[in-house]
Formats: sequence, structure tokens, C-alpha cells
Amino acid sequence: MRQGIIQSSKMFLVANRLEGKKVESSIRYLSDMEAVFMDKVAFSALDPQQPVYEVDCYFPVADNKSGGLFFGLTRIFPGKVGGEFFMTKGHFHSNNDTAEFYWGIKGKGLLLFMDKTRKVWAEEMTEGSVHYIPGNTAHRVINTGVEMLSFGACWPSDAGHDYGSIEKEGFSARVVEKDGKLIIIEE
Ligand code: M6P
Ligand code: ZN
Repeated sequence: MRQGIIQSSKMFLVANRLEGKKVESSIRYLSDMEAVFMDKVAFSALDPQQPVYEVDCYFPVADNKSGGLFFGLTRIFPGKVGGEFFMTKGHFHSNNDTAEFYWGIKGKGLLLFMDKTRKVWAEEMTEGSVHYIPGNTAHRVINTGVEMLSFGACWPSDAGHDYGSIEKEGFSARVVEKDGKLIIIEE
């Protein structure tokens, strides 16, 4: 666990409980997310090595095994590309009809849902908020605040990640700041 980036005592508690467990950590940089952001000119002016979010995952059973659960801790840096806030890539589950819990730990954001008909809706993510993501629903978290947004996740070990359609078609809504106000632009 990279203790240097842990921002709050609550985060520390969660991270501490992962100590000694087999944790797999990954970082997504701007360079991994070119297709995600709308403003290509603003994107090209930014440092591609800027981290957008980092994830620590605890996989107690083998990937794809049914019956188990996985646990994730995600931290999204504050930042924007043009007016658009930093966010996760977002995904459906490969095993489509599997659900997930997200919960807010620190910071402030929006959890964006999108079903297979591209209908979108959102829930506010704050410290202590709990979110149920039903099956067949893509999910993405957006950091709308000025500090790190940290959230927990728990999902079935046979859910899998399907990034394909989101990479190709994106979500049907974007969250941006315009004239100091947060707005959701729908397709
Ligand atoms: C949560 C979980 C993980 C996911 C991570 C980042 O921790 O949903 O499964 O990988 O968020 O989200 P994404 O995979 O969409 O980049
Ligand atoms: Zn998921």
C-alpha cells in the first residue's frame, strides 16, 4: 500500500485493513484515457503522465470463480480536462447481470449509471453514501470536488469488466463545470 498518497484517517483505516493481503494496485494516467474526454485540444495541453485515478484491489479468490467477492479502493484525483471532471473509465460487467456496491469514503462526486438503452441517471457520492449498481448497468465515478475522491467497491468475483462499448460509444451524459456551475450534458 502506498501510504504516501493516503489522504485521511478514514482512508488509512480502510487501507490498513488491506495490509498483509494480496493487493493489486494500478494507476490510470491521462495517457490511458485519451478517448474518454471530450475536449481534445485541452487534453493535448496537459501532461500525459498526470495520474487520473488509482485502484487497490483485493482478490481473495481467482478471477471468474463464482461465489466469491472482490474489493476495490479507488482514489480519483481532482482535476479537469477543459471543463470536464476527472473520472473513471467506467464499464459494464462481462457477466452482464451482476451487481456491485460502491460507497463514498472521502470527497465529493457523482456516480453515473447507464443502462443498455443508454438511459443515464446519477447519484451523489459523498462521505458515507452507499450505492447499489444493478446488473446490466454501466457505472462511472466523477470527481466533482477539489480534493481526492475516495470510494470503496465490492463486486462478484465472476462479474468481469467489459470496457468495449464505453470505449467506443462513451456514456450518454458528460459532467462538466461551466461558469462555476456543474452541469450534466446529455447526448
Ligand atoms: C471500482 C471497481 C473496480 C474498477 C474500479 C475503477 O473499484 O468497480 O472493478 O476497476 O472501480 O473503475 P474502472 O474499471 O471503470 O476504471
Ligand atoms: Zn463494476
